[in-house]
Amino acid sequence: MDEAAILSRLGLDRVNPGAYAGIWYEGGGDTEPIYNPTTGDVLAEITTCDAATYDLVVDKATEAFEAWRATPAPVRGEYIRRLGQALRDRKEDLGALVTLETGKILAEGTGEVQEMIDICDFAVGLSRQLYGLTMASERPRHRMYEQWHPLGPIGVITAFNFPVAVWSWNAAIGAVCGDSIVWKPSPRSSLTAVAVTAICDRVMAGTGLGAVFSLAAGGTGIGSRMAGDRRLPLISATGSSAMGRSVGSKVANRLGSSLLELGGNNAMIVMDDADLDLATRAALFAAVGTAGQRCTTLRRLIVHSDVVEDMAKRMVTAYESVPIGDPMQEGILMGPLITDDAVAGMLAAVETAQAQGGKVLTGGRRRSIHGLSDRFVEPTIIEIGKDAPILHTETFAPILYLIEVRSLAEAIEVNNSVPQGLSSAIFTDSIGRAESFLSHRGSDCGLANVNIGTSGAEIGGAFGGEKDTGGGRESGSDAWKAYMRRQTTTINWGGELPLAQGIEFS
Ligand code: UN1
Repeated sequence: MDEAAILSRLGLDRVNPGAYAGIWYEGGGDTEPIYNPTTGDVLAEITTCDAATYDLVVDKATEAFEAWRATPAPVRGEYIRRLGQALRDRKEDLGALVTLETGKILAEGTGEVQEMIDICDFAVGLSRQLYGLTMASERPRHRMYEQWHPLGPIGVITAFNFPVAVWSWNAAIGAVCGDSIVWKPSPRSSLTAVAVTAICDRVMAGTGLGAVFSLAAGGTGIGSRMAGDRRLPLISATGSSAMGRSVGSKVANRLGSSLLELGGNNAMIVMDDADLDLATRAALFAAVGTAGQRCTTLRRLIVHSDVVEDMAKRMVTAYESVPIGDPMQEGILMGPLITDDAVAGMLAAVETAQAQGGKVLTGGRRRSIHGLSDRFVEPTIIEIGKDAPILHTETFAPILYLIEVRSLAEAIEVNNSVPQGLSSAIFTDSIGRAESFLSHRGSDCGLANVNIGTSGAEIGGAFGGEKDTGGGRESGSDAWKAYMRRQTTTINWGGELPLAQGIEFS
């Protein structure tokens, strides 16, 4: 595929403005290169926002919010329907750009765009279903109900690994809820953000509402400004737990709301009655997909002692047949890591694990591929004891720790023993074991699957996790409630003034 042609069809230039609020702004900040991790070459450049441009963007997004919230929700939904259609029309090119910018394989790049299309479809239906409850009042001739109002311009901070899908969960849902969106993409993957914002610009053309989907590219300086900015009542942020702590505490300090989707350290339990073929296939996709750079990536495989040898053998065979290389090429299942630092981080983790008694069953090294960058690694399995301290940290790379356990109770204990709580899975044919894993004493994670891996969630469910994962919920189910303010209303339609709790005051 011709890289220049893809960029040009998506309206990208050699240097691209990183600020948009109804019109494009130069940004005023430094011009930063965006690299293709596969080749190590610069794809294009982007001008980031300085403080003044950031302020202007938020002002414009605030103005747009005033008009947008007055637009009926189903009409807002109609714009999202058009956005979904525009994404369908651009799916191949945008998916390819995701691959060029992140190094995930093309099937996953276009899958990410499909995830955007799916959430747009969901949001269109939701635009007619922003339901509030009606309560029975304890007082005669009184009516009580709740209604949901738009919240304001909201800040959305996204990570490199899902550069556009996670924005769309927030933007499509937030927009039908009546919010305008200020997007700070990851500095490592901002070109997709420019391309998506250009698509939004076309969808909103002629309405004067372009700034509903605003863009403020930049580094942690911009993220920190957003966190402290009282004009943004909600900050939705995706990234590491360290980033979430810093953003979350700054937002909390001004009593704003935050929706945090942070680190995962996801485990899959394989019981002795599991279908091992199914479990192997699921573990392979969950651990090696996106080169181990999803927040839902499988990092710990907890296996019953009766099947651990068999499972280890199957996994090693599967790992050693993973085609590694240019993610644009058909048949390749694993591309590069995002940066040199990510590779160094992975190699350091392998060393640490070995120092803690871990035994590398396969992988553990850099993989050199002729003509490509040196960001390729071998997918790695490390057999390790359940008490190794390294099991508590998330290394954003394809390392899978294999942990042997003797019972379901021990497996659940290991599953829950880490600080993070995003995704989890069990493979078993026993309904009792599955339900036990799903019970209140089972997995402590936001996502708990049976006979499905830890990654690749559908948009229809609420997505997010507990503990160091941050507690936020995005995407489907009733996650939309985070993007609106709830108003409880009591109406007295009688001529008396009875007080609640039977209080007499006369
Ligand atoms: C992320 O890695 O931040 O469940 C999101 C999944 C994808 C989303 C991952 N639907 O793996």
